[in-house]
Amino acid sequence: MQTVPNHQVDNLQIEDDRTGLSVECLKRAFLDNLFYVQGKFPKIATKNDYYMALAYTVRDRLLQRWINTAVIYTDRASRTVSYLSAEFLMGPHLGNNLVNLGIYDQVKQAVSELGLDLEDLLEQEEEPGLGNGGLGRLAACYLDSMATLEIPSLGYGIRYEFGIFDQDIRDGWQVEITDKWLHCGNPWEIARPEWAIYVRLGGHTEAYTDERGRYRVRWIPFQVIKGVPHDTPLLGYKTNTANTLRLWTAEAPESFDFAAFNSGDYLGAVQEKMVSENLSKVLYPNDDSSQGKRLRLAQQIFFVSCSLQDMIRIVFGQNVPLEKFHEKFVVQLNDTHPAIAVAELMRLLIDEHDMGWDQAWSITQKSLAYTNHTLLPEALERWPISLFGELLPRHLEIIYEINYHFLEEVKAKFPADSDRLRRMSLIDESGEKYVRMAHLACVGSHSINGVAALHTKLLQQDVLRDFYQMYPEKFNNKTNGVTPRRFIVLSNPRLTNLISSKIGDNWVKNLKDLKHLEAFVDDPEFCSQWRSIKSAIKQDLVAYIQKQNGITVNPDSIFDIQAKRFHEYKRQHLNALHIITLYNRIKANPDIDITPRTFIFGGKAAPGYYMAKLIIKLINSIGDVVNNDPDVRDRLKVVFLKNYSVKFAQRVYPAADLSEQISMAGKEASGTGNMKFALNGALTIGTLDGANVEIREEVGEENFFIFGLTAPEVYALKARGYRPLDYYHSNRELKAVIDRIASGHFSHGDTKLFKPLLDSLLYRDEYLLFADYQAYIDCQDYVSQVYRDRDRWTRMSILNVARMGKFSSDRSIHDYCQDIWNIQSVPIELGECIQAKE
Ligand code: GLS
Repeated sequence: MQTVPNHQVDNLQIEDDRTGLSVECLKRAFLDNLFYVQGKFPKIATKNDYYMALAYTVRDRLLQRWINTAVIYTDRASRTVSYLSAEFLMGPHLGNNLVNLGIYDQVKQAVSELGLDLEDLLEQEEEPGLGNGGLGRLAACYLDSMATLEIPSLGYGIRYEFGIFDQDIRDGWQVEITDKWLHCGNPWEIARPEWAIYVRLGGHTEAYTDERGRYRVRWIPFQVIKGVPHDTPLLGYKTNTANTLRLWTAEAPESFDFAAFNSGDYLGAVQEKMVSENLSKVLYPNDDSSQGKRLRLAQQIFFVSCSLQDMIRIVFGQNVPLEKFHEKFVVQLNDTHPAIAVAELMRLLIDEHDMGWDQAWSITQKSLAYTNHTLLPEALERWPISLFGELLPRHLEIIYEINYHFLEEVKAKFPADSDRLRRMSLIDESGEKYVRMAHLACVGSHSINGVAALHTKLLQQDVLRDFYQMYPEKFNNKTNGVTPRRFIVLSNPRLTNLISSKIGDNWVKNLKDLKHLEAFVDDPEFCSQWRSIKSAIKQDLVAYIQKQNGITVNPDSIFDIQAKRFHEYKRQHLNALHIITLYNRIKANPDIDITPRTFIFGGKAAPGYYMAKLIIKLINSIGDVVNNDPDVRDRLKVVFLKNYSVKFAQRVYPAADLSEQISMAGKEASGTGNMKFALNGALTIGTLDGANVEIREEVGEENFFIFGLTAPEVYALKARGYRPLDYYHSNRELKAVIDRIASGHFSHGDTKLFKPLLDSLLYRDEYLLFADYQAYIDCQDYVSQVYRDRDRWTRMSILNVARMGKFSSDRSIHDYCQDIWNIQSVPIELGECIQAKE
């Protein structure tokens, strides 16, 4: 191992500029990076140069820990979690790394002594938006917790050149703009072209007999893609563990087709390169739905194959026999996006590494574990057989064989039940044939988990019922969690400091310690500090809204926030119906006493999801009218904050009084925004859906605003025959709200604009807005009443935070480690030879 020298000046030892953590050392390192990496000096340096210089300064400090971690994992061949995910919504790295290194204050001082403002530099970072929403953000929280809990892990995914699109709002409509997160370079990653991996696509297979007389299959692909890993170190909170996020970029195996080039076809020669690079070009911008596009399947096999081959490379590199692959690695499949891993691992073991079917199958099942993240039928991935076979002919053969063995097993357990065989088959043969990826994941994994108690129960009773009956022992629940480092320490320093001043700072690693706050709930001084912090944070958001949207907001109003992807099941339009209800009351009685509210929305809609985009337009249109109607005065404001992202979320959660978690029961698998809001002292108005159920259990029903139908009530109502029109005709306020929209009041008299939305509500209302409307309005009226009692509200807010301990992603990861991964922590000591002098 190389020794990093410490500079000796006479007898005085100076901290190394790449590792030291003192203010003086950080300043020197910062300037060093500005000169020698950015090639700039202060007079001509841009803000981005300063950001880059700081990022490299911080990265140097991570590298010391990263290398130590890698040395120890390699020496000990430590058991490792591979977290396979098509999405990692990491958010900005700089601030988080400062928190986890424990040098936020030193760096703030260092840059300020150089005449710079840390907040300004943090703002500069273009976040890697390599995910759509909750699923990708969960993956990021889990990587943070694995590093913090010192669990050896590798995150594997795709380094999309264009992450989630930027959202602009024009004339109230969402407009998509390509994301440019890489345009100034990415200081956090290191490319590892020496570990490139080749992935085959298309072509055909051939059977042959090998030299030992065995039946074998050879795959002659149409195309080969090269995957180049880009590694980012991920440091745990106040540990020395720095794990790796390894994202693959697609390239052509050779930059040029020299044959074509030599014959003068220069453009043709570059063509293959372009086609190959397409694979990692862009993230599919759909959350909770599947598109069934060829390129998407190609992305999935690309990153899965690269990752599994990489793991095999590591296994060999650490002298672990391949027969022990499952002892070295446990591979968690984040939803069905990487489910092709079942067939790919089989193929690698059998075709490439000469293993027999039974042994390969046993290793595959022992290695893989599957997390389901959705109850929405449209999100359950299936691929037309024709498309699948064209792209992955060998995998299709393997899937047929797995299916054959599997259906034999089903027959043995449930004789004479052909309907069950049809339902459970890996191939859907009801019409055009499809490969069912969730079934493949269930059969090929040793563990199947949902992400909240209710979700897991509904998987067992409904979506995966047959699989639960077949393999009850595989099923388990792992309720989601969020990292308190990013979502309170970094995003809400004021509340963090207040909490730590009372109970110390152990809670950052042991979130359950927040319960000690309960001792202060009757302390008037503490309550008043709590309230003034919330109020100061709201003031900041007021200034932001003024700047961004030009809307003047009353900081004393209830900040009622719904920030999440736009989807009909999440029912942002139910929230809109409430706004119009209040508006109608004011119009009918301009002097009515209404608790002032600011309705804040944030979130993107999938570009092809017309109804979700129309809901965004509706909210903006309501805002235009309500915000400018003199009758309303200061009582209601509607604000749509565009381009919701992790960076933006960190600003919004701390400012919320009320968190809207109002999906139709039985649709939201878990939700994680619900946890982040509550952790920052917002009270929740919500249905009994996803993790809301458990949040309410923890914080106490008196500290949670519950309303609406439960999941069984939803099923029962639908089974009875739901008629939304009946609700419209029998509910005076609801009718007035719908009629107000229909009249063109929010669309400059245009009665057609929102008709598709109104028709879908009046005649279908798949997500039961009308059925839940009255309960929602009553509950909101109660919220308004409670808010007037400021002491009571503050008390509820404190109790919410104090009782959020369960929802740390550390708890989730601890449970995965115990119940699924069977893995222990590996603490990292900074080796003598590369340890910085303190
Ligand atoms: C999701 C679910 O919709 C969320 O309820 C869940 O919290 C999240 C993480 O488990 O996964 N599934 C999905 O496709 N997108 C999500 O956000």
